[in-house]
Amino acid sequence: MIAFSLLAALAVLDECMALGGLQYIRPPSPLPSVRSVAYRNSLASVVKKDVVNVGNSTSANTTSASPNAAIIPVVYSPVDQTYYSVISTGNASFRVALDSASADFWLVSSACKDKACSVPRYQLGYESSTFTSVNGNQTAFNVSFADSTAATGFVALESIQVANMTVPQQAIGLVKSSNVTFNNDVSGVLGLGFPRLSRIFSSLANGTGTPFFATMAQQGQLAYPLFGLSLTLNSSGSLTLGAVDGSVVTNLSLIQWTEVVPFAPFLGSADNTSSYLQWSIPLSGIQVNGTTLVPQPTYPNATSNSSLALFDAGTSGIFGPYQDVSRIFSSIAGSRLVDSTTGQWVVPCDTSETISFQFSGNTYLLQPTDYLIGPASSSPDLCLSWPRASQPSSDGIDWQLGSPFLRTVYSVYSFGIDRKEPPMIGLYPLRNATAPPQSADVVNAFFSTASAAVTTNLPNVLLPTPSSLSVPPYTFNASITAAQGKVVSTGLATSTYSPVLVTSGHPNRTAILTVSPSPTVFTFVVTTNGELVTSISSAATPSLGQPPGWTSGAGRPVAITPTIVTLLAGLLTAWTILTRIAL
Ligand SMILES: *[C@@H]1O[C@H](CO)[C@@H](O)[C@H](O)[C@H]1NC(C)=O
Ligand SMILES: *[C@@H]1O[C@H](CO)[C@@H](O)[C@H](O)[C@H]1NC(C)=O
Ligand SMILES: *[C@@H]1O[C@H](CO)[C@@H](O)[C@H](O)[C@H]1NC(C)=O
Ligand SMILES: *[C@@H]1O[C@H](CO)[C@@H](O)[C@H](O)[C@H]1NC(C)=O
Ligand SMILES: *[C@@H]1O[C@H](CO)[C@@H](O)[C@H](O)[C@H]1NC(C)=O
Ligand SMILES: *[C@@H]1O[C@H](CO)[C@@H](O)[C@H](O)[C@H]1NC(C)=O
Ligand SMILES: *[C@@H]1O[C@H](CO)[C@@H](O)[C@H](O)[C@H]1NC(C)=O
Ligand SMILES: *[C@@H]1O[C@H](CO)[C@@H](O)[C@H](O)[C@H]1NC(C)=O
Ligand SMILES: *[C@@H]1O[C@H](CO)[C@@H](O)[C@H](O)[C@H]1NC(C)=O
Ligand SMILES: *[C@@H]1O[C@H](CO)[C@@H](O)[C@H](O)[C@H]1NC(C)=O
Ligand SMILES: *[C@@H]1O[C@H](CO)[C@@H](O)[C@H](O)[C@H]1NC(C)=O
Ligand SMILES: CC(=O)N[C@H]1CO[C@H](CO)[C@@H](O)[C@@H]1O
Repeated sequence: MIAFSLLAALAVLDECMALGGLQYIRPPSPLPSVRSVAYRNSLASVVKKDVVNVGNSTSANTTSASPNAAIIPVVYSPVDQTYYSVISTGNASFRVALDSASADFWLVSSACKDKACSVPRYQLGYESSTFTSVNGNQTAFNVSFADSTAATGFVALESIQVANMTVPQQAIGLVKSSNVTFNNDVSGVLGLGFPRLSRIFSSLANGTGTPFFATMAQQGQLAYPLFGLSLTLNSSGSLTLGAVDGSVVTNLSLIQWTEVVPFAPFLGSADNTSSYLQWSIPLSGIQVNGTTLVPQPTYPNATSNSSLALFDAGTSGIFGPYQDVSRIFSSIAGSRLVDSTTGQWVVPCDTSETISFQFSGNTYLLQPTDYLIGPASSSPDLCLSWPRASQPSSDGIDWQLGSPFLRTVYSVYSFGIDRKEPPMIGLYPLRNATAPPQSADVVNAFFSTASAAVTTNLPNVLLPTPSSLSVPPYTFNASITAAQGKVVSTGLATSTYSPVLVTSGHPNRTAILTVSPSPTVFTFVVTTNGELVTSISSAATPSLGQPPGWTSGAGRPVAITPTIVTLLAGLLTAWTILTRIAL
């Protein structure tokens, strides 16, 4: 969501805040707006806790409690603050960044010889028996980011496997040229958005390009057409398909559901019906230490006077419009704007205030350690803080809630059932909405590591909040209303599903299946204070990017032996060394 210029300007705030953020730029057609569908922030120095996951932590094993549900670990990558999981395609495993605000699955392929492609790659020469060409490999796949990096390649069909669930003949993007930087052996992106958001779907007119999750929902492969996300600051998170993670959600009836908003057709499109585009719901209120602020939408006429919030697992921050963000910080004593282009505020690190977001009347609370980024190196008593203010976005989405928010809830994304049930986002709070703010001691302890400090020089002068921002024309045909509560499109899950979430009729919201992660997943977690946390697993380590038996032209080996891990256990620099070995 963050405009291109914003990223560039943040680099000006301090060049030490290494910005390798990935932000998709919408393709010119049929998505004409400049709104990004995802944005990845890579403030290397903003890492709150230097948690490093090595060894078997990313193994694809995981239980598959029933054939129609799956659960896999989701691992936090502190280097770029993204989340990834291991999935398989064409007999090889890959780490892919998870993104709920894009809708394509893409991987770097062995045809890419660029420096940025020195990650485990999809081996074209292996001639996987499940690979199918599309249009003689001539259908282009392009993706670009706000930091000016881009990747190009072609569309193909391949079998995708997540735990024990397989989607044969899934359309994927195979990249042949790229300068997009990935860390931690991540090879691509798994987009979990709606088909309308997918580039591949729009470039293959006959529906062959339906995205991965939509394919499973439309084919009735899942116990219920939803996925759930648990995001943590280590490797204990999970992605569930068809069910929710019962180790996090202990009471299904406490999941609070809100209907996803449909979007009108794009301006200039011949279409005259709204359809689902983004995992976005109305933000009903914001609270600062319990005092409510009513959000002010940028396009009130077009959005029925509601502010829309995008749930974006691919973003490592929280972003909102100036008119809301400035009011939040004016309620926090001692806060000040330190960069008016990037919309960055600082607050005293010993602040004793909470920030809450409200959806459908339910309150989701963030404690200071949830919303503070870290102390500024030049003024360690001041902490950079989320949310950051952003320029108006022409798709009318004012708020973008990334991982700092998503870590405070368990989030569920129900895809909707054709003609029966609209898509919904379910939120299961992991924070006590009425708890008092954390004490300064708790906040201090959280940020006590040296690496928590954000290397930056704050300006000595008070900056005014920009008074007028130019508002770009609205992207959608505002004269086509998209009433909530109506299932406005087909292309959702097959109507053979019986809805359990709609409030009319006889819903049973506790009928959703739960699955739990294997208790045996093997993880090494090395923290900056040298603490070593392990658990034991029988899981095999995936050979990332390399199919079994394939040697010729293969990517570099990436397995890390337990011996090396043991030798390095406790070393603060373990990750650096391991990375060097891997290279
Ligand atoms: C997948 O199924 C196979 C055979 O049914 C079984 O051997 C394997 O352990 C299962 N794997 C997972 C991750 O559940
Ligand atoms: C996976 O590898 C096995 C042998 O290791 C082979 O028999 C099988 O055909 C391969 N599958 C695919 C999809 O390439
Ligand atoms: C769908 O269209 C693509 C090209 O756009 C073509 O290669 C493919 O064969 C078509 N599939 C079907 C099932 O018609
Ligand atoms: C498409 O790419 C695959 C994988 O590299 C290759 O095996 C196949 O021959 C290509 N097809 C065409 C028509 O070039
Ligand atoms: C993809 O990028 C290539 C090279 O930059 C360009 O020639 C092509 O037109 C683009 N295709 C699409 C569908 O945007
Ligand atoms: C990446 O490649 C694109 C297209 O090839 C180019 O326009 C851009 O300047 C490059 N960006 C960087 C950071 O090298
Ligand atoms: C929004 O609606 C109000 C009242 O209906 C109207 O006065 C105003 O001109 C509209 N604004 C836009 C930008 O359409
Ligand atoms: C939430 O916090 C309030 C205020 O501290 C406390 O009274 C209540 O017991 C807490 N609820 C839970 C479920 O912990
Ligand atoms: C925020 O509210 C708590 C009570 O929940 C209170 O103790 C604290 O002083 C308040 N903070 C400020 C800055 O008013
Ligand atoms: C709802 O579904 C759950 C699980 O299937 C079942 O235990 C419960 O009895 C159902 N409740 C109602 C009211 O039907
Ligand atoms: C993963 O764990 C299993 C069981 O503990 C072990 O046999 C295997 O060698 C480990 N692999 C790596 C790469 O650590
Ligand atoms: C591949 C693998 O090791 N799968 C295991 C994952 O965990 C489940 C439950 O513990 C085992 O049954 C699988 O064999």
